Amino acid sequence: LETSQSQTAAKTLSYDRTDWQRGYESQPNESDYWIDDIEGEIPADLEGTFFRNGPGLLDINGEPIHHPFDGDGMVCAIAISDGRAHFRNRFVHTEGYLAEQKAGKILHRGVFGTQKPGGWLSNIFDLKIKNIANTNIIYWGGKLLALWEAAEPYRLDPCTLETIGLDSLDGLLKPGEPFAAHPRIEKGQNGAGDTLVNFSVKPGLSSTITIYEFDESGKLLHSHAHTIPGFAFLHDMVITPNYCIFFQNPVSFNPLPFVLGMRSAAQCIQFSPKKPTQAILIPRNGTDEVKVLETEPCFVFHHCNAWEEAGEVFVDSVCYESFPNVGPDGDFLEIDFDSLPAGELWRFKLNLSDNTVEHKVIESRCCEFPTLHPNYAGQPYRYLYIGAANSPTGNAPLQAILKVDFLTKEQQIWSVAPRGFAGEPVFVPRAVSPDTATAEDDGWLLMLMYDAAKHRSSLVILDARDITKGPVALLHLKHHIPYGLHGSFTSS
Ligand code: 3ON
Ligand code: FE
Repeated sequence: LETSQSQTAAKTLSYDRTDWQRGYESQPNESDYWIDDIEGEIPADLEGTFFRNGPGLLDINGEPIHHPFDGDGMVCAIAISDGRAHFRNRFVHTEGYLAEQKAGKILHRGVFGTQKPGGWLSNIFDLKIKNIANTNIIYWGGKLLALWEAAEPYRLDPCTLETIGLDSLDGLLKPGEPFAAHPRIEKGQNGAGDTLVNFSVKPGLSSTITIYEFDESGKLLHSHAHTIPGFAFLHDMVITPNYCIFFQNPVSFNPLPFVLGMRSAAQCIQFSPKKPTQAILIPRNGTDEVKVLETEPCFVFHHCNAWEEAGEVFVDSVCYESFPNVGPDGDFLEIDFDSLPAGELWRFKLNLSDNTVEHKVIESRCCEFPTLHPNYAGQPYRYLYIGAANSPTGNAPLQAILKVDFLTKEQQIWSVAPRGFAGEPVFVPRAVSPDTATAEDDGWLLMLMYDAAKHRSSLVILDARDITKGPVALLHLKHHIPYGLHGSFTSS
């Protein structure tokens, strides 16, 4: 009886755990070559460089780190021109990376659970954090910047990916000051240049959010700081023409186990399911009053987009039921996907006249890493692209790309299951002359995927108009790249 019960209970998974785990092997090698193993054809009018950041090392000289978010930043650059593609990857030579590689052992505590060897006694009172520059990579104002939200960016050479050093953004950031890993770009209207909007958070008993806006040359247009009550963990933000919008997750922070060397900082974050989630709207003019609206408790890392419509603000986000942390003792490679909440796509409607919030679940399939056509950031939009699980229910690794059409409610899905694993898709609009009208989905989706069958990664190029056709080109690398975080595309 027991066997038959467990057999009925056993779900058929779309992936094999050992396959998934191998995508988290370190990639210590740095390479530099023309990609010659290509299926299909690189679109002739796709020109530019796809940059992507993420943890390159999941161990330091054989000693595993506790969580991938603690892994040293490694940047990949795939430069595409005239139908050819060149691959390069380099580690960000942060102070911590260089010191640990030289010592051959873990010298720093990580935010997500990595501890120095020797138990709590070796970690007690060590409150230094290692800037690992692993979360995002942007090319802005002539600088290539590797971002990590708890410290200053590292600047890299965009051609060689060599590390130039910590970058204070022309003296804007004092040593050690944070700069978030989730800037948003507002497209300039009527020939005006684009604006980059980013933020920084200094958490504490009360937390300070600073907003920064930069013009295309990287010059600071303005900045303004706001103090909000309580500890804030704000990974991402969305913008509209008038607001920067944050979701203050209902969490509390008890730093004692961190100070005593027993847990890392993120392991001291406690989800409080009885507290509401707060939507914080900071006016971009820096002078109008900050608005705070309350909604259902949930946890958000990433927002998709936001826009304003007649006194209401809409926000699309990837929502978790609670904070999906791994416990202090667990090995992330052995995580029980079923016991962790899955990210779902939610749409929030914030009513600014009566301060109420309504929300609905747009898509309950497990998903992460949303993207859209860059011209629609902060504006009403029709199409969203997002990494997704192969199965419509349950928490699972990303193995597919989902395209959602908000107008027709149609969905397209392209899956690489059972042996492939997906990363963040990046939308690249088809380059056209400025006066040519194009559809919102006229462009490509670029994504690094891991293929466990060959233990290698490939750059996938999908035609965003119809992703079900499968890739227009698959550029196979000679090796694997560990699952990563965020990237960007620059045509300059
Ligand atoms: O004590 C505070 C708490 C805290 C957590 C202060 C603090 C600023 C030091 C801090 C630090 C936060 C940091 C450094 C956050 C870094 C986050 C990071 C590197 C990545 C987050 C990724 C999020 C998601 C949702 C990734 C999804 C990945 C997959 C679906 C797998 O492929
Ligand atoms: Fe992120």
